[in-house]
Amino acid sequence: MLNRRNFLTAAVGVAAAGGLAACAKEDDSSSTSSSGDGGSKKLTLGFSQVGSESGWRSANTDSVKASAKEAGYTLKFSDAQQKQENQISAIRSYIAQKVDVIAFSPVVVTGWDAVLKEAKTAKIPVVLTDRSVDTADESLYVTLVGSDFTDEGRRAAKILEKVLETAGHKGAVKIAQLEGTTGAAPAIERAKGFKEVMDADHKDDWKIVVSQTGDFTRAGGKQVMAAFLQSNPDIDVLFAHNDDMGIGAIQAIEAAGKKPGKDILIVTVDGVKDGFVAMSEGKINAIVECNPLLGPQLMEVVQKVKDGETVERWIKTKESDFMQDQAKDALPTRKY
Ligand code: GYE
Repeated sequence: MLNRRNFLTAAVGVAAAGGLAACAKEDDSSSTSSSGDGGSKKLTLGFSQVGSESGWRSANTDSVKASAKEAGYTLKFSDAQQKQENQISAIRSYIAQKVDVIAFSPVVVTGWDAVLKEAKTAKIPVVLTDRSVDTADESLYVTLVGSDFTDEGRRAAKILEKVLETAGHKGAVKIAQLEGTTGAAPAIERAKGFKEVMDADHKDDWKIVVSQTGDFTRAGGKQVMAAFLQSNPDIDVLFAHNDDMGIGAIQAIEAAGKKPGKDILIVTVDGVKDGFVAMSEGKINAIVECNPLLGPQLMEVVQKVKDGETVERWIKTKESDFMQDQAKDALPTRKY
């Protein structure tokens, strides 16, 4: 049976930051657009990316770069390699370069107020993209273009109900959770949403027996899952906060002589191509989609912000959930 449900999730504003950060990679890409001749000046966007930790991130980076080019903006792009200090240096550099708008995807939620105040003082608007920040001062960013991660956690728990039913699993459910980067919005909120449903509807039968970060990477997922299997060889379910950690965990499960998708049921988040491949091979049971193709929306918002137009505080994205029996049909249509 096809079990497909559509959900509206949120996409939030993005802000880019650019600049040379200690060990961050930066590139400048100028695009073609009218400038000079009394015409409109090219918009310069500084964008500080989290890193290149996952398939989701690569797709997001490609989307941002392609959309900036398409929009005719000058993009100053910097990869922070999952380090907050690199993002802060990048943002400072974008401020020094007097870019028109800064967009960034914050690696963690806390610790941004000082640098965001510097941007505000310099009158450079900041748009958040993908991930949010935790700040008491709402004036420090204009909008967020990104997903509703708490809802993704809830959706993961709801789809797990279906996975258990399809597998004919009855009784107690021992769950292992592979968390994303500690302190990152998607890690905090996916765990929260999942727990919410678990506490409300499965207090007596579901239990998270182990939960640890795998930093959103395959290597992290593999290593942490191997340790989970040592301490808890009787795990029934793995909830991984992204496909890449799930794929790493699959390797650890196979190395331990177990069958992923059968002996251990697996639910992941993202829906990147490799996740769909693993699902079509029967190794992942369900995927909660999180759309990385935020570039076009981001460029639109950036232009509006530059033009002084009012934008929504949170711009949300449409996403779906997929069960294993949909994987083969969906695979050729996946765009990332
Ligand atoms: O799920 C994960 C990536 O912030 C939504 O970051 C993003 C997450 C995504 O590393 O694969």
